[in-house]
Amino acid sequence: MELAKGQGALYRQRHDAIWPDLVSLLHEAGISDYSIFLHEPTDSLFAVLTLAPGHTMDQLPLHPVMQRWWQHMADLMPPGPNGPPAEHLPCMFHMA
Ligand code: RM4
Repeated sequence: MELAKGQGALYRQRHDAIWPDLVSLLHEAGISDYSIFLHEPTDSLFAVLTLAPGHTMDQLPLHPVMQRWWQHMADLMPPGPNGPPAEHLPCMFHMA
């Protein structure tokens, strides 16, 4: 995902105050161990998370709480048609 230039401090502040109903929604969708890292030179955000078998992550963009959160974040991450534009990065190495 892409962050508005130099907005790391505010991005962190918003996530430090993440809404409990959004956390519940993400857990209910089968998401856990969710971390987001910032590469400061490029303002790129990298998310790493665990998905449970049968997860429903693909349906999150339709949920009103998710949509409200993306609206809340829109000044830092301009939304596309399905939330903040996020690219899928191919995995280059994994060790269990
Ligand atoms: C991110 C982005 C993601 C959301 C997390 C909680 O900034 O909005 O879509 O899953 O916050």
